[in-house]
Amino acid sequence: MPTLTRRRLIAGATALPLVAIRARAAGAAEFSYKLATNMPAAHPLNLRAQEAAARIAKATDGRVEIRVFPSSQLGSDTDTLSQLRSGAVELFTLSGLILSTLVPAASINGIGFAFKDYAQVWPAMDGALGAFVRGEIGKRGLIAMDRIWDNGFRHITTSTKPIARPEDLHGVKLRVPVSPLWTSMFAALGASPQSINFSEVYSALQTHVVDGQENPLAVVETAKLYEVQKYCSLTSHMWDGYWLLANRRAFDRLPQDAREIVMREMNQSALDQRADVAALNASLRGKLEGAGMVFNEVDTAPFREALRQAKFYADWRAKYGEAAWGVLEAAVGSLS
Ligand code: X2X
Repeated sequence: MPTLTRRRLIAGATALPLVAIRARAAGAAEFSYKLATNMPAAHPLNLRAQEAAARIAKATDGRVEIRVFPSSQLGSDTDTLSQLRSGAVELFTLSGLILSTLVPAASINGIGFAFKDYAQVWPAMDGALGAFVRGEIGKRGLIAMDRIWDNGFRHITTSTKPIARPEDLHGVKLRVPVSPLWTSMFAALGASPQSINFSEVYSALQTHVVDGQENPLAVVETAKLYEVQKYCSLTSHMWDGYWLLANRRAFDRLPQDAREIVMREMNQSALDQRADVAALNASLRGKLEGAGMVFNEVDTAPFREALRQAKFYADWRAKYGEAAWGVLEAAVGSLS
């Protein structure tokens, strides 16, 4: 009988020897860490982070538990970055461009039209450019795992009109993430950029606080932005990725072997996630058209010329400094 069984267990529990209680406690995770993301649960960022968490639990015999919190559940990107710094959140995936509010050099991969394609992105981010940025991140009490996760090449969507030439952006109220590089770039193109955290984007578009936004197709799809946007202009104006960041004190609390397991499995999942996002970004156009979005191709040369004339490249070169700019140009060719 259940009642009897329970009573007997409870009675038995009081008599458990200390060693048995200890053994039970060791079965629970010794380290339970939160991993925050701003993406909806269905985005490959969360799916692959979840897989890494499962492999980490297994490889550490349950000592390390990582719980993934999608959709900015723990707070906006700006809030979560503060929580990461204080240690209230131990792990966080954040765009380097947003991280640049703390680590200025981290936005460098987002310079307008710097990267042509993924064949340029991965060697740079897995090579000298990524190493340079991770070094800068390391100076601020955070650790960035070696492999950056993909967000993708960003395109502009609006509820009002297609964007084909820079002039089409003039006066357009465009949501941008909270980051000086984004604001500067769209101001240079003549738009009216408004800094809004991603957690507020859907409602800002729905209520027409802004006319448009810019994001890779995997975000437009998984966050259902197609419900509140009509046009998608394929500008590919920058490549954006997510650093998987750890609070250094929290990470250093892990035993050496667990640290290595976490890094290994997270880096593996980053590679898996890159393949997912590339496949999605290549295949989603048809699906989004089916949902009613209207696409247009864009000649990017006039956009680049507008940035050049607004001294965008010269200004950011001065801000990053010659050494950093040299590392970027070594990967993508001359930008001025
Ligand atoms: O905020 C955005 O637009 C997003 C989801 O792309 C980033 O995390 C930078």
